[in-house]
Amino acid sequence: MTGLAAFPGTLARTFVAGLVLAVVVTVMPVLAAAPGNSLVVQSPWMRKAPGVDTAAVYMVLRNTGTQAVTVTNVTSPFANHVMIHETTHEGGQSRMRMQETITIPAGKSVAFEPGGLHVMFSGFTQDVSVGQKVPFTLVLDNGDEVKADALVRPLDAQ
Ligand SMILES: [Cu+2]
Repeated sequence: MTGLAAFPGTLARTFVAGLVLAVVVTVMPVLAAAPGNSLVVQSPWMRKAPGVDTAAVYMVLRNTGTQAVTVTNVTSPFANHVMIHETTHEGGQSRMRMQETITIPAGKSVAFEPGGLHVMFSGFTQDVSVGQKVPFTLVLDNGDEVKADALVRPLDAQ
C-alpha cells in the first residue's frame, strides 16, 4: 500500500520538475536577446604584413538600438594583446593613442578606418594569410559579447 500511496507524490514531483524546466527554456531566448545585440559589426577586415607582429582591424560598428553601446574590451584567440587605438596627426607626425572605451550612440555608427580608429592586434599566436578570417570578440560594458571575423586583405587594401 505504501508504494501506491507514494506514486501520486512522485508524479507531482515529476510534473513540477517538468514545469521548472519549461520555464527555464522559455526564459533563455529572452536573455539571449539582451540590448548588447543591437551592436552590428559591419565588414571587419585586417591588413597584416608577413613577419610583422602587429595588425590593425577596421570595420564599422553600428548601433541599431535605442541606447548607447560602449565597447570596453576586445579579445581574440589570435593575439595576446588587442587594443583600441586612434591614429592622430599632429604637426605632420602620425601617432597612435590608446582608447580605453568606444561609445556608439543610439542609432549611430562609428567607423574604424585607416588613418583613424582601429583595433590593434599584437603578439600573434598563429600565422594569418590573405583570405583568412580572424575571430575576435567585442566586450560591452553591460557584459555582453559580440563576436565577429576579420577578413585578412592584401597589404595594399584601403
Ligand atoms: Cu595601433
